[in-house]
Amino acid sequence: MNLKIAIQKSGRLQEKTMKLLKECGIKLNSSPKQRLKAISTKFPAEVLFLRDDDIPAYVADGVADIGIVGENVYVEKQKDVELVKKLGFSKCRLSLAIPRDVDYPGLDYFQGKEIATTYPIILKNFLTENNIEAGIHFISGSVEIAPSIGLAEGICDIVSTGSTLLSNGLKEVQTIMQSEAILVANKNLEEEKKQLLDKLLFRINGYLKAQDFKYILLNAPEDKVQEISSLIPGMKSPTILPLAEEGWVSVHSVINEDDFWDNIEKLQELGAEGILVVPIEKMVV
Ligand code: PRT
Ligand code: ZN
Repeated sequence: MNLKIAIQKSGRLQEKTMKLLKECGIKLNSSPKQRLKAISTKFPAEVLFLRDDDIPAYVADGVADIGIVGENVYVEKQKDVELVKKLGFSKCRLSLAIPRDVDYPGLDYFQGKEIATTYPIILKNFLTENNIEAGIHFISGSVEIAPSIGLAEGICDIVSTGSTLLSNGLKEVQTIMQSEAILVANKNLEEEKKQLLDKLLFRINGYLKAQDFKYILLNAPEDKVQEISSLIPGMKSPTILPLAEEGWVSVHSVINEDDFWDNIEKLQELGAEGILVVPIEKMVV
């Protein structure tokens, strides 16, 4: 029995999704360019390549068992699927933006105005919650040009770096939601598929955890080992190995990448030398 996984055929989610699957041992016998479907050679899985907009519906209907899609699309489509795991990549936000040279007094700006968007449901809910009555103009692409062609006074669109807004003379005035790639699943998976999903989740967690951590190696004077160890305690405790030079040891540990720069100066003050930081591929704790 194969776990059927729906992923984006091409676009912003594609590459990172394929990498995630590959790192989890799902190696495919063909690429999305060649086919709509590929069989995994190692893990019992079948991958369907689809438009991201269709993924929630296919998972809800059971055509696919699970899917990887942007949280924004999952919320917009309102299909009855379970959000199983946030995957930490393709981060972006859905925001309201208006022409740069227009004063923004707050959300009331949008009262009685027209807003162009590809996300009418999310926008409608946000406006209702905030007691704003505005017209919603649905367009399926190039939302950012709507104000300049007189279609709307504002837009609600995905923002990542902000450069698209900037180059279209717009400014971001309100974030409506944060988004990232997520794993969704059909709510009525049979037992065997649930077990396959658990197996896959275990691997995904091992891969994602490794992204936040680095392996650190350094040389330290023997009499500073205690202090250095307490700075970089690692998973259980650091590995301490003697160096050929007397009075020196090599300390190996694991650190959260966010803590690295905070700790580096302290480690140097304690006499640490030859500090190496290397990526970790998988991490099972
Ligand atoms: O063909 P298909 O329907 O499958 O793909 P698509 O064209 O609908 O989606 P795609 O590939 O553009 O995006 C897929 C998902 O990636 C989205 O649903 C988001 O969850 C996520 N994502 C992350 C983004 C962005 N970053 C992003 N920057 N989706 C779109 N954009 C666009 C945005 O619409 C705007 O035009 O990029 C522009 C803004 O980017 P910045 O960097 O200039 O701010
Ligand atoms: Zn799409």
